[in-house]
Amino acid sequence: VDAELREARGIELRPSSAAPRRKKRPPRPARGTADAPQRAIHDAERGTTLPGTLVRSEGDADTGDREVREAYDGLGATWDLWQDTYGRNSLDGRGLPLIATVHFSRDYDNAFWDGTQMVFGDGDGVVFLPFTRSLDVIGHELAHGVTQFTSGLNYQDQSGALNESVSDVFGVLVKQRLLGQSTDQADWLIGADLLGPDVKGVAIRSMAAPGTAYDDPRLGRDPQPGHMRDYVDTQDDNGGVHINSGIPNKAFHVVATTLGGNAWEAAGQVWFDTITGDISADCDFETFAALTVKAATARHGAGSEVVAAVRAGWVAVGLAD
Ligand code: ASN
Ligand code: ZN
Repeated sequence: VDAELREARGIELRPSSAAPRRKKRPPRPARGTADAPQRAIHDAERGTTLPGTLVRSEGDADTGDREVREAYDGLGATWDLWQDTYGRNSLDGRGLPLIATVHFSRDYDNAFWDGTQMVFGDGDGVVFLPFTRSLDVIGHELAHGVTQFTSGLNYQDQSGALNESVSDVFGVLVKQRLLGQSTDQADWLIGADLLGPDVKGVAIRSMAAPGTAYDDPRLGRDPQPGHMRDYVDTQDDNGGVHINSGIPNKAFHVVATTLGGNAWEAAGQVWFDTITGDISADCDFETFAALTVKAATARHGAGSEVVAAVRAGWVAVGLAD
């Protein structure tokens, strides 16, 4: 009887527990300012749900967890490079909060940017150690975010290899800048700190000498070319985005070492101007090379040392003569 009455009056009959529930959105961290980032580190506790449990927010003290600390500090050093060197406030230029998850899954041998946040595996403990170990890897993943908000380079074939290379370039620059290393002091290695102790190799990639980073029974041989004559035509890895990135990586290394000094200054600025300038998502190697010459010319003039160094970089890898 009561139910009939309620229905007649148009009153909701479903008990409140069955009422459609609004999905609760996690509180969005505040935007960072030009003075400071807004970091949020989460712990997936070896599961795969993202972002996991929030364990350290901006300004919070160390939690005692090594990977949480490495992620927090690495995000900070990366934010510093973009802000202090290039005047870019976070990945989107508008103070986007930097969100990361550590301890993702079990024996997870990778780190990635998922379009919204960074994710770091702990590695299997034999071939790979936790991916937060290498600052350049943290810088690499965050640079994918910058690329997403700027050039939007398609993650396939040459534009994909450029996307990868841009991440390696700014990844090593984060490390070099934090350590205060000039071009001749730097190791130009990506992931040197996350290979297991008995792996036959020095890193996962070498920008100075692509193809020489490792030669190990479990990992195989580093497949990266450092010159267009060795370009790898493959369907794997989105057309070899992590392979052919060796070519533009080597070009950047030659540009930076030709100039000497600090790579994040003149050389890094040319690359920054290129990716934040007029560039299309399907940019190929040759077009990218021409855009870096244009960027160097705009900042330093056609007859400058910087333009000559940029040209020399592309000549060295067979993309200019
Ligand atoms: N670590 C890799 C990267 O950032 C992840 C991937 O490509 N799936 O390039
Ligand atoms: Zn990448």
